[in-house]
Amino acid sequence: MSVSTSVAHRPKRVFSGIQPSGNFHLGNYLGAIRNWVNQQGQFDNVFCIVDLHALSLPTTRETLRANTLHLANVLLAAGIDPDASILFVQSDVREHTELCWLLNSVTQYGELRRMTQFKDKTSGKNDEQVSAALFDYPVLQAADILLYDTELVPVGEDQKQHIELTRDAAARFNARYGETFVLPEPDIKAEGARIMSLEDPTKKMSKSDASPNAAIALADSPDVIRKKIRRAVTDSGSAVVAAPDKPALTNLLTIYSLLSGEPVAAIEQRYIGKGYGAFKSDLGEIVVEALTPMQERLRELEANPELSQIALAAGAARARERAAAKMTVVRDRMGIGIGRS
Ligand code: ATP
Ligand code: LTN
Repeated sequence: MSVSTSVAHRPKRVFSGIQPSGNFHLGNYLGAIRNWVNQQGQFDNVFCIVDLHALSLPTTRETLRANTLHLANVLLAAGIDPDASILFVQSDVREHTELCWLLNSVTQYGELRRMTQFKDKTSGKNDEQVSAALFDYPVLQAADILLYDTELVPVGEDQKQHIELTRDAAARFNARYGETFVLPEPDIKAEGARIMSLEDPTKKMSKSDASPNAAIALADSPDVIRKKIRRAVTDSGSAVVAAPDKPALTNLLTIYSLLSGEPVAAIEQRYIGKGYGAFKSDLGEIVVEALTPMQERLRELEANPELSQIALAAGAARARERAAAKMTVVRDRMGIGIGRS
């Protein structure tokens, strides 16, 4: 059987994952979730809440459970339709951990050590504080992607290196055991791929930022949103323009443009001679307006937790079917699972 046979008329297979690791922010929305929602009618989508990845940093049972359910509600509130897309929790499909171990055998220690996300997350820590799971994180990610014969992986810019590692591991596996895995492509949108911190435009907006003012959480109240934008750092000068030497304004203009649908140049035109104050105050309203409907749906979902649980159970059943079929092929190729009927 060849997995590379192309079928022109079928929608491309898409897989993406997001960690249930805290407060989802505007960067997650603009860089990832919004694109998943927009592409829903176009592709065969599998979206995964990667709770096993979240175990790579210290957490507790209560936190992980709460974050997992919160993320499910956020995704549904943002517009993921569980009938149109498969939405499930990673640990509900055991094949992910099994394939992770098998792919470890075609992944090199050296390539994992070079991963920038690993370097970022371990910087300033000594080896004793770093879990082996954090090191192996990209291999579990490769398993997620390869289990579903994924062709496209919509992610933010920061994940490009992990998709490359996935392709390398898949190619090595295919060379050793015969054509088994599809080599996935990253799908990174030029706009919104990297929303920066409101306090330091050289750093990406991140859930793990120690400062609460660096990111706008999707659940922030209107007043908090307005305040964070008012306080956001700006560049020297007073013109509202995007330019390489104006990273803070470029970031704010990108957010404005993505949420309003207006090109950056048109926004720059409108603020000629108006200064940062007027621009920031309008941007605050645009963010509030964009997030309010989602927040209302989120409150409804939170009041009815069974809705997301039903969606996740159905999603896991559908995902399990695909993953089980793939693993039957993988075990056979590798010469394992001999005693299984
Ligand atoms: P952390 O920074 O704490 O590791 P995170 O905010 O990067 O977490 P993830 O769960 O790792 O969140 O990422 C979820 C998705 O959001 C990924 O596709 C990632 O590329 C995207 N993403 C994360 N931060 C940004 C950002 N600042 N701009 C655009 N996309 C982002
Ligand atoms: N590593 C990703 C989350 C992630 C993922 C995936 C993304 C886990 N598995 C599979 C795309 C495909 C992150 O940190 N954002």
